[in-house]
Amino acid sequence: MASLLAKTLCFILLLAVSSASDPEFVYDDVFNDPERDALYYDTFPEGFIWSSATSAYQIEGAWNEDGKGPSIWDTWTHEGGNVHNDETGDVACDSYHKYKEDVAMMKNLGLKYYRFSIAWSRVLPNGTIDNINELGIQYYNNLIDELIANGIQPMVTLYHWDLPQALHDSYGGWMSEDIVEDFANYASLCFERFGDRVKFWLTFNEPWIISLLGYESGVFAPGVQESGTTPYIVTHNLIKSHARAWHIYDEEYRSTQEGEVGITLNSDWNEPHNRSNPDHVAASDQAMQFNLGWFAHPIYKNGDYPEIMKTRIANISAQQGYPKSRLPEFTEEEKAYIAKTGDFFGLNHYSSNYVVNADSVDYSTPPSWGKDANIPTWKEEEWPSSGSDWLKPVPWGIRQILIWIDKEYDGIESYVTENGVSTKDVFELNDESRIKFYKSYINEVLKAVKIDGANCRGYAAWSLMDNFEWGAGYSERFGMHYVDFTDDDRPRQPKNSALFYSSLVKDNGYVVGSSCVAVISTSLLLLTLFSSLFRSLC
Ligand code: PNW
Repeated sequence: MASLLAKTLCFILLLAVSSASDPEFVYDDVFNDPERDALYYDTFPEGFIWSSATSAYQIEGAWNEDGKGPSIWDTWTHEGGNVHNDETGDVACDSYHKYKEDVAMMKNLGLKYYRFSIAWSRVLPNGTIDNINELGIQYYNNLIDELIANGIQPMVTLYHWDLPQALHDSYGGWMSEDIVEDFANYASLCFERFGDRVKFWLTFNEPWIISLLGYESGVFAPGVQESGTTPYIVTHNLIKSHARAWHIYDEEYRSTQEGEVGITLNSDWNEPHNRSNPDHVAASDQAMQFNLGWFAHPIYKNGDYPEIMKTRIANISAQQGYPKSRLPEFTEEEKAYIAKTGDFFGLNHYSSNYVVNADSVDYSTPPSWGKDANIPTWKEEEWPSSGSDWLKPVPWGIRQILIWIDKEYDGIESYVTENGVSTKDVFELNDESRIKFYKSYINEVLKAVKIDGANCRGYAAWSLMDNFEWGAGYSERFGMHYVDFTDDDRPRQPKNSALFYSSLVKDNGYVVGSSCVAVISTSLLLLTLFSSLFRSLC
């Protein structure tokens, strides 16, 4: 009898061990390579920063209250014809009035950080420092104080796309170098008024989108369509503005406030279609340089654009008959001023592509960033879909992009400042697809940190709640909380993804073999039952 008992015990333990070592996949029909896709059980380093993210225009509403000036997004949405169903951010989630509720939601999730943005024209209605709107300042003071009272640290973006309309009207906004001075004054005001409590600053959110969607394709505000020239000028001015803000912080505020200033860049990961083909590997690197390197190379490396951008754009410009390269140049003095002006790297990442090398260069006019970059990329049909055309979940991509950043920028401290997925506009609290997204993507961040040694220190989920999704209006929902936009009160309800995220945050990762623990405890229970049965029989 005793040997039977021992055998049973061995069998049950074997079962437990084998079930624990079976690879577990989140998207088991598509991403099921045991080496690459198996769920990895471990926790993040102590102090890893868990956050959720939003931006002013997408959530605040109160577009013309308490002295706020109009931004280019107010103008763009009010003009009509630019956004799905002509929807606007006039009310959005009404966070201007409901910020305390927002903070309570974060507290419920157990978050210790919150990434939000300041609306420039709420604090400076004309964009310039000669007219400060104290009521606007008060709003952000209230929000920051409420966060801190609830044990949540602010991470603040200075510019998430809502340029004061007055600056666009007076000199063309980012198209003019005049903006550098106005941005510097705005940044300095924010450091001065909020920097006693804000220790993480991001100058810009996704300058790639600002330049290309705002000034090349013109599908985002201010809707300028000047392909192949203006986006490079806009980027030039954005980089100069970033560097100015960093230097102001460094010289005037850092010693007393002890914070950090970075920038948030967005990019898909571009995976070489065949890693053993050097051309595909080079194409991947070229794609990354045109996306991230365009901004990150000057800021985190040497104050200048990547070599590959400089040579390609000069050459293509010449072929197109331009007297000089469409890519502007920084002076030596400017390079020295711009180099190394990022204390940390913010990454917004959503999806990935396969890339191969192009067969030939397209020298036709009009010029464009796309022709200059000239990288054929695609997403596989079989990859999962989401509520947005451009977003197909590819979890392993975030691991690769974090490794690339770590290597390219010498182990820079990095933060995932946005990552998340959309669903279509339907009422849904059981958002399984979002749970799968977070479970798989955050697991790949964990692999990048623990297995590959990437210096990634934090993660912000986009988004805390459903909000105004730019050109898509309210037709795509990215939130962990459902917001009813048909109700004047804009009630919020947690989705299941909020519960999932809060338990992941609580565990600081993936608790080792929770299923294995369950099997072992069941076995022990059975064993106790067997042995008492055995004893009573004897
Ligand atoms: C980011 N694309 O934007 C922004 O920072 C957020 O404001 C936005 O809500 C979020 O991602 C979700 O879209 C993007 O077309 C907008 O590739 C468009 C694209 C990528 C990012």
